[in-house]
Amino acid sequence: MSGTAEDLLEPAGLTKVMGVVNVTPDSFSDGGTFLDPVDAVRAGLRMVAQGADLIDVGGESTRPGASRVVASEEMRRVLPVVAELAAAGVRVSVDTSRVSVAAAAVDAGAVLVNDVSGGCDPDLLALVADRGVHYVLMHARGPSVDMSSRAVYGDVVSEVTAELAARLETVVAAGIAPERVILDPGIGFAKTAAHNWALLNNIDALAALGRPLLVGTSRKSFLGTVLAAGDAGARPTDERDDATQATTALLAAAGVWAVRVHAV
Ligand code: PMM
Repeated sequence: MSGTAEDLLEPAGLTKVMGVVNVTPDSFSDGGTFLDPVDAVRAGLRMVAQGADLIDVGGESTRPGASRVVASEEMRRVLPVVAELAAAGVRVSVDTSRVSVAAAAVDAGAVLVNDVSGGCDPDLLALVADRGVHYVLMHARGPSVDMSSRAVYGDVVSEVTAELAARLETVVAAGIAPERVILDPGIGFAKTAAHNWALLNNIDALAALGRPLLVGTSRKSFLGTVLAAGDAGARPTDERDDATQATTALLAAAGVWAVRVHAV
């Protein structure tokens, strides 16, 4: 068991671990591994046994350049996994920016909506407000398919902080209780490697917004690039866990609420 929904955001305590289960053919790290719901549920339960506090289930890849899947396919992928993990007492988060998928996932037992769109859809915000679930507001600048073209900042730390603060105002105005909102800098979303490092080095600026922080560095390409110094090319995703652990440990030491990882 991984606890109740209500104690999820209790202050104090150790940084929480969010385990990632992508039920997709094409996610950059675990794509294709958990397409069978039986494998996905098994993976989620294994992560909980290893210490995960919650499991993030996603049915649509958000890697740079990824195109969208239709809602019915996204639901077909995530709902059985959400339902079975929730029935086993696991705290489940649904990684989606679609209101129909979020609604069905909450019906199936999800206690948190992880919205990687950055709060773009008023209907999704209304649903989260109405259902009283937790909400991850991640910094992004539009859809994954062309997000690298928007990785342009003068001062990435102050701009991401200001953009997240403005989005936080919007989601609260839409009726989501501020105490249910978790902020995320969106590492790799419309950001270059240099932008990611700047945000990680200045995580206090985001913490000053007064909400718990979730950060996902796990296996992302900026880690593959830094590990490759002197090598022929960037390290593949399955060789990035040491760097993930290092960044994750530093984030925990900095007091973030949770880290989002593939290897719990
Ligand atoms: N990164 C990915 C997907 N969803 N959600 C949040 N809140 N934060 C992230 O950094 C994040 C996310 C990237 O894809 P992956 O699922 O393959 O790791």
